[in-house]
Amino acid sequence: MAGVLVGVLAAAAALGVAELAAAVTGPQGAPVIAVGETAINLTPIPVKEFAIAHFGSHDKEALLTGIVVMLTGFAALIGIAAVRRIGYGLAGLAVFAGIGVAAALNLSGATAADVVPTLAGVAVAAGALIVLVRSVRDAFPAGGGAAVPLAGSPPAGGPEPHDVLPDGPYLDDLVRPSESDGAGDEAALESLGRRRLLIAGAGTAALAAAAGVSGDKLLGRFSVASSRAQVRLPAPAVRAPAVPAGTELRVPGLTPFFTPNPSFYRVDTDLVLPQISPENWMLTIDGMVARPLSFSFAELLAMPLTETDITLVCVSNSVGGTYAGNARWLGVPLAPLLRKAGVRSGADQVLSTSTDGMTISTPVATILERPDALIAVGMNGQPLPVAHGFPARMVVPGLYGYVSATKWVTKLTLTTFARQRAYWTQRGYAAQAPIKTESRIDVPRPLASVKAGQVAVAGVAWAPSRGIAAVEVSVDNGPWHEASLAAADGIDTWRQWTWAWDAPSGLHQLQVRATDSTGATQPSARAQPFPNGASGWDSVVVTVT
Ligand SMILES: Nc1nc2c(c(=O)[nH]1)N[C@H]1C(S)=C(S)[C@@H](COP(=O)(O)O)O[C@H]1N2
Ligand SMILES: [Mo]
Repeated sequence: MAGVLVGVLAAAAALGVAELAAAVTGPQGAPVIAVGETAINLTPIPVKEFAIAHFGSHDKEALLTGIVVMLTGFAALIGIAAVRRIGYGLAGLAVFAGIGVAAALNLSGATAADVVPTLAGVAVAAGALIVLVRSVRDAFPAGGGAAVPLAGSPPAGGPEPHDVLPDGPYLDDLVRPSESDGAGDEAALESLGRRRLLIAGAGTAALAAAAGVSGDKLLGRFSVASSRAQVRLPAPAVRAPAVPAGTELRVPGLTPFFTPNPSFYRVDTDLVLPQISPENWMLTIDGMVARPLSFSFAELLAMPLTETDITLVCVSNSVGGTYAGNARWLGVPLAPLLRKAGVRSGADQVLSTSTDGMTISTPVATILERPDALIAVGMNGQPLPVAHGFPARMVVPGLYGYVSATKWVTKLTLTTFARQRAYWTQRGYAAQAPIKTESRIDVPRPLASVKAGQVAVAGVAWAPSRGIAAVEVSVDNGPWHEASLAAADGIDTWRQWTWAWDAPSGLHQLQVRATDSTGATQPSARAQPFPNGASGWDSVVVTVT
């Protein structure tokens, strides 16, 4: 038990001090974060799909919790080993240092400074381990192992002679008077030792807490919240057309037409959100261009801005899932920027790069065709939230986020699909990924219990860049009934739909399918999100009473 506590206390001190060091060198160097980010980058696709499906937007918390649980386990083992022989404990710590350093160096844009938090933490853990092990040995000279009670009465049978202890490089030999021979002296020393142990333990815990809490506070200085609050977005040169009356149906529980920013889904590979201040932000256009260009944020805001409504969908959205949102975006059209740079013939891909190391490939043709493919700076009338790419991100209608929607974007490189593969393409996802037509039942909720009679069945359907032409509902695999559609705000946004069901009592299954404006109806065949988006009909089972 003593060993477990020693190890966990030393680990807590390490994490606290590492947090404090990270407050100086930058948040991504904090070892748990560095290890987590590296795990994300190394995670095979099936595990990632599992995590997204089962933890939803809590996948990051789940990962961090997992790392902390594993860390605590290893720390306990190190503590137990250290009480037996301090060298074993220190060797265990060295392994940790290795993992932390490797993870920190593996981060995108890693500098030598990013290994400092891990090294500082491990150095403090080594010190804490030495002091705590020495205190345990002074307090319980007889047992020396995991079976020794941490506090309370001496081991049954009274104090035992020192020489039962296995030989080892115990530091306590330096402090314990070797001439002590009487049993009384022995007992006095032990009770003194126990007091020292308590002090050492409490001291380590206090150090861990103080360093961790102040580190946390200091990390706040990396926040760009205040620069974001100062951003004033100019009025658009091209306004989005007014949303037609009847775009929003009044059905309780139905997804609103515009997704408020705080409830907009978030998908990215970051455990720590990039904090990019607009003063330091630059966008560069390079690669296969006649004239490489770069702009500051102020220069970007001085260009004519376009406002447009676009529904953004994640390729990881499963049938019936919630990784889709609709917003009014404000930004600079990409096409004129590319034309200004002069795209050289043969370039078919814009490879966009973010400060977090994400790379995303988008077809040049799509960008040139779409005047509303943007470098966005505004979302629903606000500067982009930090989680959604502040100060600037890409938004392109009709393409899944992983091939279009680069957040915290800083570079656009004109290249070819043959020559360069983006982050998710390297991991097996499709290089070209238009958003598939999808429809979702929002109400009634799955497994809901509803009263027999008129029941409003309602949801949303999307086919961005094609538009939704029809939505149909079927009960218990019966005939398809045409739902009524809300007014369309354009082809790039989702459409609400509703169908009045005369529900008989019993257990029933409702299914939905949509048809896009090209006349293509969603196929019933189920496909998983990997490698180019889920397909199939959403369904819910409800009890009618
Ligand atoms: N820099 C960066 N941009 C990114 C990602 C990312 O991991 N890093 N994820 C992409 C994916 S997979 C999607 S679906 C969208 C999600 O955008 P949102 O979080 O604003 O909803 O962002 C895209 N842009
Ligand atoms: Mo995504």
